[in-house]
Amino acid sequence: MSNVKELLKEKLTAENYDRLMAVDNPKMHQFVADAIELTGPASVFVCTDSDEDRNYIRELAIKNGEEIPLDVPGHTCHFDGYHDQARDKARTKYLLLSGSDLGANLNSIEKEAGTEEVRSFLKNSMTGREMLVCFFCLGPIDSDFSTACVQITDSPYVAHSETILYRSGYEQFRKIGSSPEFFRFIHSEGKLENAVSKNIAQRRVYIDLEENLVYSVNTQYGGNTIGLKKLALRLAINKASKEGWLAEHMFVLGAHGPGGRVTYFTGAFPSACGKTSTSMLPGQTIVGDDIAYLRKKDGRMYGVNVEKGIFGIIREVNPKNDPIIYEALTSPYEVIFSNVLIDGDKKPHWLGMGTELPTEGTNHAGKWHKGKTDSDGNEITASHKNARYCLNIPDLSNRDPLLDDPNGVPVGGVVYGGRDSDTLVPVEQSFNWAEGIIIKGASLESETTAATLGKEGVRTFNLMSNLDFLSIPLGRYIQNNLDFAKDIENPPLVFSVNYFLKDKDGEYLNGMADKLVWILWAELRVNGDVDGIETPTGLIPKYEDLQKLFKEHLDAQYTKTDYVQQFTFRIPENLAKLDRVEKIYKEKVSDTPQILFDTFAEVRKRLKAAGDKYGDYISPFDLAAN
Ligand code: SPV
Ligand code: MN
Repeated sequence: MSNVKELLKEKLTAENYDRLMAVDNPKMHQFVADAIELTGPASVFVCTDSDEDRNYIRELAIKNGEEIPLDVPGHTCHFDGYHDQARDKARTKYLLLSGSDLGANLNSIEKEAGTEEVRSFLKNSMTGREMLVCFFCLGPIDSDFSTACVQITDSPYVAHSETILYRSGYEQFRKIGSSPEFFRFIHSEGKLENAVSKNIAQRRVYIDLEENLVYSVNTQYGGNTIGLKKLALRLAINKASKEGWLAEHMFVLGAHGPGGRVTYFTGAFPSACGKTSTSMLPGQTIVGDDIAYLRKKDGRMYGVNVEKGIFGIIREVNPKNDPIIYEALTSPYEVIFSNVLIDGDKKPHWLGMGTELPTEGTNHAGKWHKGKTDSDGNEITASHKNARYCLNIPDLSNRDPLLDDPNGVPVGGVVYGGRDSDTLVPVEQSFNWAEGIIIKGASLESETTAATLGKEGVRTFNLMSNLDFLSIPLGRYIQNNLDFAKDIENPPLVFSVNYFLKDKDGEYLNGMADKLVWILWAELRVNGDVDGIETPTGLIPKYEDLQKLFKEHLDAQYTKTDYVQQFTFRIPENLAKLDRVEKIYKEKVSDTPQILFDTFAEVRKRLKAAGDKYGDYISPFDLAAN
């Protein structure tokens, strides 16, 4: 170990060396020393929890051109490269020892070859730059949920984003002493051209599950680089599987019921399918919008947001759809905008912001004017569809008071949602936990969006909205979810929601605001305040209950025609969905639990029986009359 200390002493200033040594963790010291040897930075900055250090990083991002100050104090804009605008699923891989197997659905590479490849891209990648060593804590501080993390990066933009999104963890790291149990991330943006990563063909995100270590190189887009976000989620799913808890792609929301009652929901939706806007529903309180850890205590399920900020999609954020976020984005809080359009007055603009867009400015493609096309002849939109904002949840007026509670919040309901134009009704409760996990979570399908590279609008299987981040075989993951409720006395109720149902002419059957009613109905169900109507797959709301909720919360007349259109149960589509999903489990998932197939068979029987009795399309009034 002495050579590690010698190397650190040689490469770090006395102040930075002392900061590192104050965290008495040899494994962390080794990690930093190895990173220095590998990437060859000009200097090293060790960030503590102080405001001064956070400001230093923020200023550095502006100084190196990765962020541009905007007109409002505290606001900056960052651009990712034109071809670096979303998560790169194809080049994100698990480093696997030969002989081990995660199943056909997870992307992996042989560990030795993959490590060598990614380290070759990291070799001397920080030449002439400052290495930032940052400490964070996933989950509230001093909690069973707390996970210490160290992030090494040469991108002050990445480090700055993390200071907004995560609780600082220098002191937490000191508390874990010499424990080897922490997550490690090393990122380099590689060679830059106009402040964006140049060698995109050599973009790599490689994940070492045995070492709780992730490498990321030649990319800047947050989903590929912000270690604590989707890279940590992959490590956490693996760790949770070994330790008996769950790491999920879920919001955590406080739903406010009658008489001041608050019922907490977690909700899993694929990216860009309404997860953030559900966590921000008017009149409710937000704990988190993206990643939840779930644990059990005294026979109850508790959840935390492992983050404290939002890296949200900015498209369609406007005063009507998202008044609270819009307010935060136009107030002098700390906000990083990414891949929006900047005008000559340094004001940000984005698609769907509710005002007319300028016809020229600067965006992710450089100087932009309306009608500009890229080298493939495609028109470049004013802002990218996956353009984002990064802000602090404590800056939001609807933050939940339990955001930082070390116990987490008790979970009353779990919601699964996807972008589904033709199958599922807007909201339905499962009959029980196991059926919810199997028929709602493990059968989730959604049409693809701009949040990942590739074609949009393709119906894709995405169990629990977590498929992109799974680091264990799918069957084991489903079994873990099933088992999780075993020693819980009253497991949370499980719901599906669908905000994207269309009629035969392709028109949406619901308005954006309606999701509030579905969640508040779920809140009433969790508390036993209303009854439901039985369908072959669960329980749907009664007309009168929805009518009341629409009136009370949206001041809207909810008509019987709306109800019938939205809640008509579609037998052929539901059967087709079961067939599609079952085929995947039969052909592609070798460890599918038998109970999944048994449940599919049972539900298929119910669907057929209902179809025989009522026909293919069943009005909810007919089901209610039963
Ligand atoms: C998502 O795509 O699910 C996000 C943003 O939350 S990313 O950081 O890209 O994962
Ligand atoms: Mn997400």
